[in-house]
Amino acid sequence: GPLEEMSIPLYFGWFLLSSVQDKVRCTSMDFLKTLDTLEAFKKHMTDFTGKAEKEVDLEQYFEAKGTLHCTTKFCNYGKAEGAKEYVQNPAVQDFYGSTFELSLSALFVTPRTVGARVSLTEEQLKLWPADAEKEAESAVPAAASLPLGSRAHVTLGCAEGVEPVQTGLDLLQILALQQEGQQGELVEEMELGPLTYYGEGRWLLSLREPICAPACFSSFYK
Ligand code: 2AM
Repeated sequence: GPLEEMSIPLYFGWFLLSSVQDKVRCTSMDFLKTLDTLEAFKKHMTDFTGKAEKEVDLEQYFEAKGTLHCTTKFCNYGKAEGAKEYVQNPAVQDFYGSTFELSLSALFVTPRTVGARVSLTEEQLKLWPADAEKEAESAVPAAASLPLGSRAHVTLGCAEGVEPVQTGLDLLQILALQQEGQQGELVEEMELGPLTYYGEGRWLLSLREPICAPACFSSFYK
């Protein structure tokens, strides 16, 4: 296949087509703008500022990080564990360059990151590394017991000094709480769906109508 002669990339993933990138960025900005004005958010503002009186402008708080994508495998040019095996996976070879429809099913915000949860189909899970969740175990102990694909997300922004790898860990943390039976606090029904607070600055907006995002399975080299 075409990948055989290629050197191993920084990462593989689904790259959102440019038309839907704009839509997702707008939806995310609108969400942050609205969240910022909610009394419930202001009540928990210290999660973000550390200080009682200080205000936070969420639109400024997060920095966007390049082109929107859902990482499947971080390979670090072959240095990451399992990188070579991933490249040899027949599904990776077969689907390279194909377009998929990703379903963005929720938006989440923490003091570190803002992201969109991606709900993968059976076919898309063929491109998902079997140990993606388990790899996060040192950061999120319950991660390994979550269903395959739980970590799938699109990073929409990171707070200053935070690396994008954190977004998937923040998502896993919220899903782990849900799995433990913590319902969170239903704060309100927003236009896009119910908004839930999970403590420590963790907010989840479940999208009543998931965003369908066409995306190309490909790789990235810096
Ligand atoms: P992201 O998938 O949350 O956005 C380049 O750094 C890309 O690879 C980013 O998209 C980043 O995070 C992802 N990434 C970086 N290190 C990673 C790791 N150790 N595990 C999984 N994904 C990683």
